[in-house]
Amino acid sequence: ISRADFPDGFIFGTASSAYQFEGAVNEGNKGTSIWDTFSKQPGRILDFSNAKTAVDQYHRFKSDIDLMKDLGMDAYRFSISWSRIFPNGTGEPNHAGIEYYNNLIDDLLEKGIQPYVTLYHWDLPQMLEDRYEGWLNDQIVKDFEHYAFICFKAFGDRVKYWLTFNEPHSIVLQGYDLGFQAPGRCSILGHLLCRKGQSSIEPYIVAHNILLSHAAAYHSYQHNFKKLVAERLPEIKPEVSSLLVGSLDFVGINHYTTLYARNDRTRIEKFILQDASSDAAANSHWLHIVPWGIRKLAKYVRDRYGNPPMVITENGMDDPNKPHIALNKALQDDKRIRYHRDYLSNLSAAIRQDNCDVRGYFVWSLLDNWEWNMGYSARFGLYYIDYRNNLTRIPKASAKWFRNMLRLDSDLRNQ
Ligand code: GCO
Repeated sequence: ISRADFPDGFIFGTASSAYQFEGAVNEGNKGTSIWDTFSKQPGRILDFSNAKTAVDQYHRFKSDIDLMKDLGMDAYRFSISWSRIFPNGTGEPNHAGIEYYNNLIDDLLEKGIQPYVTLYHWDLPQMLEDRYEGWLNDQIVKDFEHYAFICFKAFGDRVKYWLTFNEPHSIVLQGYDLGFQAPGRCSILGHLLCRKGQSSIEPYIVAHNILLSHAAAYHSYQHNFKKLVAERLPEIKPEVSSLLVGSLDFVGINHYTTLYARNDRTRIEKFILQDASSDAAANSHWLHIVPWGIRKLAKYVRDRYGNPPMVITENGMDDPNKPHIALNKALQDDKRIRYHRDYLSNLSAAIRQDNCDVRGYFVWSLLDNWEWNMGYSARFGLYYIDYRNNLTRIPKASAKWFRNMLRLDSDLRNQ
């Protein structure tokens, strides 16, 4: 597989999120986020770690961008930390926060890499949670709107691709329904996250190729959930929902695996709940490497939503971070090469043979990073992070594979 298997202008990139990469949680006047609070609570994080340093991209973004350029990447998807822009969630913008993202964006553009910016990747300012229970309160719509406006004003002259919420489904299910991710509540919500579809929103389409029964159960689970939401929360007013329809410029899709379930509802809901609640199972996504799933998913979106422009905003797999695994073994990540090779082959078929309008593909992720409630126990990177030696970035075999895949053609073309 190579660039030649994709249309001219197809975008290859890597994806990240502020909280999992930046570290520097107390620098640049950044305010506390719900993940700062949550990761301090005993038992919440599998390896008892936190993201105070994460992989220190706050201080190393220039050299990380050099790595992206060296691989031949076209774009970088990152998120803005709301509590860097507004330490208390609202009020006056924090210039140190704006300056950090200006420097990041300017360096990306200087090196010919397009920024794709997610406004919200789970790290809500703690003050909004404390003041009015965050996403459970209508007030958040106004505060998010103001936050988005300030971001568009500060960065919109250079950032042309915006994503609103990363995986609203995850925020609702894992943060507020099951409560095993920040803020660790067990209530329900969902409609507040759906009102602000500025440019794209990444639905949580992990398991698309599922049997009808699974679909039924899944949707019935969703339906029940929606029924519950509808009963307990005000309906989305027609004038609001009309704002949503057709308001997206592209659909961001985070896709990792495909589930296959027997005709068995309890098992299905158990998987969904188990998958969402246990650390071991959280890794189960990547035990099922099902490359044809991405092709079938692209056709599903094509047929169900009128073939909108799609961007695969996350796709990748993790290796366990175990102390007994020798460095040279960890770097020889042949399984990850096969994963991306086969998913990309299927994605190319979806475009070339099925006419799906897929415009880009982002690897999760450039670097090993902090995997939420799994801490540093999962390694997703094309680059290995040596947590015991100054967070040194070491290219895995998959990084070299991508470099050949991405640059060989362009180098050849330039000759
Ligand atoms: C998600 C998030 C990422 C994860 C990645 C690996 O999709 O859950 O966007 O923050 O780290 O998916 O699990």
